[in-house]
Amino acid sequence: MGRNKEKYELFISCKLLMIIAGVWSNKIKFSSDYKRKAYKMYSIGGQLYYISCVIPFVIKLYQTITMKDIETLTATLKSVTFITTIIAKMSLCQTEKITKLISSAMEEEKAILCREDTHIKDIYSVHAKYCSAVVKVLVSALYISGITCIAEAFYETHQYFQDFNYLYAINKTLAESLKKPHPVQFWFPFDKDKHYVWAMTYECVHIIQSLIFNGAAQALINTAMIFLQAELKILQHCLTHYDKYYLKNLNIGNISVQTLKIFIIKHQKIIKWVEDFNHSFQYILLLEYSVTSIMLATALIELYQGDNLPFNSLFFMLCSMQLFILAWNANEILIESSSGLMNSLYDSHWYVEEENKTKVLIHIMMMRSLKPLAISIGPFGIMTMNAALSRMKLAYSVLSVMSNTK
Ligand SMILES: *[C@@H]1O[C@H](CO)[C@@H](O)[C@H](O)[C@H]1NC(C)=O
Ligand SMILES: *[C@@H]1O[C@H](CO)[C@@H](O)[C@H](O)[C@H]1NC(C)=O
Ligand SMILES: *[C@@H]1O[C@H](CO)[C@@H](O)[C@H](O)[C@H]1NC(C)=O
Ligand SMILES: CC(=O)N[C@H]1CO[C@H](CO)[C@@H](O)[C@@H]1O
Repeated sequence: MGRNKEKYELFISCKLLMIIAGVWSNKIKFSSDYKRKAYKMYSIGGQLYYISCVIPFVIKLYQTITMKDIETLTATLKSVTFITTIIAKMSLCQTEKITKLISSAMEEEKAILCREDTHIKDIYSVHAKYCSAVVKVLVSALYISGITCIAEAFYETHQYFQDFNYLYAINKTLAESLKKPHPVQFWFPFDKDKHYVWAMTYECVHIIQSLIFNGAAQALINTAMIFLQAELKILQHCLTHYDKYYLKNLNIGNISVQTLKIFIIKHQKIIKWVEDFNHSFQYILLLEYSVTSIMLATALIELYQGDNLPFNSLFFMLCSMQLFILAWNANEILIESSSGLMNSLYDSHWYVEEENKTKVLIHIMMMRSLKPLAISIGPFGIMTMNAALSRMKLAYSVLSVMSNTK
């Protein structure tokens, strides 16, 4: 039974990824106090280590600007924006609001899994499976592109040493003037070509940490949205069959009115959740959305120029996939909360209802669902599939402008 129940849990993969990243601030069961402290140390240490990389980046940025090294500048700027989003996401995952949102969602999940109702459980399990697939696809794409980046760096290093050995025999000064490849443009307090192994280790650890943090944040955003979808779907099912959900042992008032009141409270709770989500994730979504547009455009331009083909094509696919999955899930909430809810209300047996009060309640709920629950992306309006498509068009326009001016 225990194993069977796990299949239905929506938050399980998100929780695992967040615990690995050390950004899980809800309760975790530890067998001892010692382990709890160890985890806390791991969490704080990992994050501080990651955040400390901002300093070498800023120095590097300053250096490239003063040296007017345009080629390194774009690469550095790209990394700086990327790191800024990751740090912002990382800190946001641990704010009190999000922590509360997650814990109330997980309580709700427990309540759903304890219910006898197989219909509701089925709806929830379908969403749980969908969520697990989404997280798996996103995270594996992320890890594959990160690993490609590292593998490419090692391949370039291998090439460098081959070239170096070949040239060294012919012309010593020419061989020493060769630049050593670095996957990430960092500033180091030491000569990074002299202590090459140290520099490479730091750079690779940095890439792996970025992957872990980014994966956890992506999983959290998408899981939260799929949870809201599942809740909306369950509410729709309950509303369509509200006459089957009449509360037993009810002596006070009219039974249909009382039942509908409970569903209205449920609806308000979901609205509150979406509002909280909207409020807390708005800026992350804005950042994600604008950074993804820049990344899409730069990756497309680099692809066009034929740079770093394997990494850039994977990166381009990853960025567009992230954007579309995000937009799709936000779009689903928008549709399910408006026309979906409206249809489910209309499909119920409202027309056989004797009581006027029941009809009034259904009418009021229909009125509320005229206003969809839209997730905002700051000044860019709301997150829909059209918003994602417009980013792709923008990336393509940038590419065509760039290729024409050459
Ligand atoms: C090595 O290459 C440098 C730069 O191309 C050149 O100035 C130098 O004369 C070369 N030395 C030898 C020994 O060929
Ligand atoms: C989300 O936030 C935006 C801006 O703050 C607001 O206009 C919109 O109504 C919010 N959406 C929901 C569902 O609360
Ligand atoms: C319901 O409303 C209609 C029209 O306003 C009215 O004629 C009817 O008597 C009401 N029924 C009850 C049970 O109040
Ligand atoms: C079944 C039931 O309780 N019906 C009551 C619903 O409310 C109206 C008026 O408020 C009563 O007249 C019904 O008896």
